[in-house]
Amino acid sequence: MSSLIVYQNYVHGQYIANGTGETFEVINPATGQVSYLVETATEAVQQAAIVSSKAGFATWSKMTAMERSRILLKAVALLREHNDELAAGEVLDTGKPLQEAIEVDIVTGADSIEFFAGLAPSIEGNQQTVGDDFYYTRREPLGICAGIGAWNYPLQIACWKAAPALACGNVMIFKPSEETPRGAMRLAEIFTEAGIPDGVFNVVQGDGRVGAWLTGNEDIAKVSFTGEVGTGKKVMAAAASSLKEVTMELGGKSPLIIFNDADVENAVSAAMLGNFYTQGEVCTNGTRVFVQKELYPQFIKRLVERTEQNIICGDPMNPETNFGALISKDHQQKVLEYIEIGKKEGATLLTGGKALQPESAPNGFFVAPTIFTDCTDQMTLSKEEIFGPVMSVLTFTDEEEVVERANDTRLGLAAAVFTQDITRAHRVIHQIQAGICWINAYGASPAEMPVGGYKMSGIGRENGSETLKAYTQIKAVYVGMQNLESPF
Ligand code: TXE
Repeated sequence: MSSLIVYQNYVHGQYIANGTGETFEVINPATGQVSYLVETATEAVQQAAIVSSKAGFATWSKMTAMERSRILLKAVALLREHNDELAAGEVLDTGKPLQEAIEVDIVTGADSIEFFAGLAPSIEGNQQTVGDDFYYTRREPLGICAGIGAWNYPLQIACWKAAPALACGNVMIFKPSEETPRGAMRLAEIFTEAGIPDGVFNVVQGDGRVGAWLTGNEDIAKVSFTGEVGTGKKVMAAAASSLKEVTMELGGKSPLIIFNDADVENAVSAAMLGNFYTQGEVCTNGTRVFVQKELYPQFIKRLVERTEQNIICGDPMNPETNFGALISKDHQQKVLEYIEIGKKEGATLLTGGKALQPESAPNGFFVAPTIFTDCTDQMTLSKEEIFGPVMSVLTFTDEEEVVERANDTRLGLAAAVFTQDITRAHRVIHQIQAGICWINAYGASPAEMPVGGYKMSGIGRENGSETLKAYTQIKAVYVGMQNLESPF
């Protein structure tokens, strides 16, 4: 008999059995061992979740925004109180370094809930006089929203989707990635402890089949999805059958543009953050590093030095580790295949380029921080999202050339520019077709800042006051103040 814990689906404020006992395994990427089992959301669970969400909506949407805000802020306090324990849970599911998870994952999730809880009471309609009559508008919740998460920032993604939805009076059925189920379950427990009514935040577990159920279900008004572009297309197609609203946070192959006058150490920091933080498993990563020719020798020397000296790969639970394991054996193999393609296509491998087996975690799915140079725009390394620690360095001559090359992609998630010339910084970034941009910075994504992609990298935004509008619908009410004229 397996001694592994079996987690279940979280519906109506409690864990419920799926009736069949069907489970899937969750692997710890740093050890390759099974951490626990999770019951798949069967049809019975799916139906229970819908019934529960309807009941939750009846209660939650009737509360005032101040009442909802107060409860959400209690959840924020609990998230921050349990930060380190929750962070450790994320490490065990994702393989990312504890030093990262403690600083970023729960903090940015709690920040988003705090931000939207604060905005909730400000949601208002308007009124206009029309002759003797007038109309007014009401911003009303959509109803049941579905959230579908990716595996790189599990708890943060659950928070970023739940925050605006719940703040506006909606309820959410959330499905985390099957690779990383834990964070969403802990969030659901914390929401219940904070006083969020049963049925307001339900968690269903499983792979794309459960995700497909959410996107096709007619009782669900909106889907907020985070994942690959290919999956995003399937989600949007399925949502069309019931005309759901969609938010899509998809992949990228973002340019990091470094001009001759850039501060070299900052530019190197950006290139390393934008390719090796979370071992490269970050959607907004600047994986096409464009360096102006004259600065290139100095830049590449410091980049290789710092990569070889400052990256500590090992057991991600060790606070010293700053570079962890990739999410799965399959993903590790996929990244290694991209590295072989890079070599075959003629890129020059400067460092890394192989699997790692650190003593502290010999069975984990590690790939060395890898830098290719002499890359061309036509190479696979420069065109496809690898979602691993593989940096493609390209050189350029002038501003016009690099803007054209940076935009030569169907993706458009993020971009960054490093230069001391303030007008050039803004002139260039204004021409880049991307939704999340940085100047002399990389990666910062505060709750106040709306994030989302251009072109194939996404639809809609998360965080920022913009996002609130996506979780309400406007009702216009016309009021006649006199007898109704009629020709009949
Ligand atoms: O995505 P997948 P992953 C992107 C990142 C990379 C990808 C990695 O750039 O491309 O996410 O995450 C469910 N119908 N971002 O590998 O495989 C699946 O079960 C409905 C961008 O997890 O697409 C999982 O829960 N759902 C982001 C989820 O989709 C389906 C930041 C994602 O799975 C489904 C982070 C289907 N047919 C990562 N098939 C950003 N832009 O902010 C699978 N799923």
